[in-house]
Amino acid sequence: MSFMYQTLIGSMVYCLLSSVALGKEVNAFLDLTKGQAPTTQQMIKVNKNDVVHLVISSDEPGDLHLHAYHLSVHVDSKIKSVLDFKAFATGRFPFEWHSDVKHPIPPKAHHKALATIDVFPE
Ligand SMILES: [Cu+2]
Repeated sequence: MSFMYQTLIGSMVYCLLSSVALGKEVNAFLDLTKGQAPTTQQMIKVNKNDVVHLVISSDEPGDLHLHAYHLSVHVDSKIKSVLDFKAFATGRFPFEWHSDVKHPIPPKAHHKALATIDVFPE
């Protein structure tokens, strides 16, 4: 997906959502290595009604979940995926990673929080 196309989609989503309630657009990134995000990316902070533009990359294929918002996005290795959503509910919510790759580690670790998003009241 080209940058222009992503920007266009992002703008369209933003216009659509901002007509309902005003919030700023927040860019966030998750660059995953074996389902882990760098420390600097593990805490995303936004305000209620912000529109989050999350760009995800990963060295292995899998699915990123934000269960609290009923969101899921598939990520292919070496291709960036984008998740655009409006932060409509306040609280601290975990992002979870479900790897397509079977690692020789306990099953529990296949479904774990790699980052959290804090949505503060406006
Ligand atoms: Cu999940």
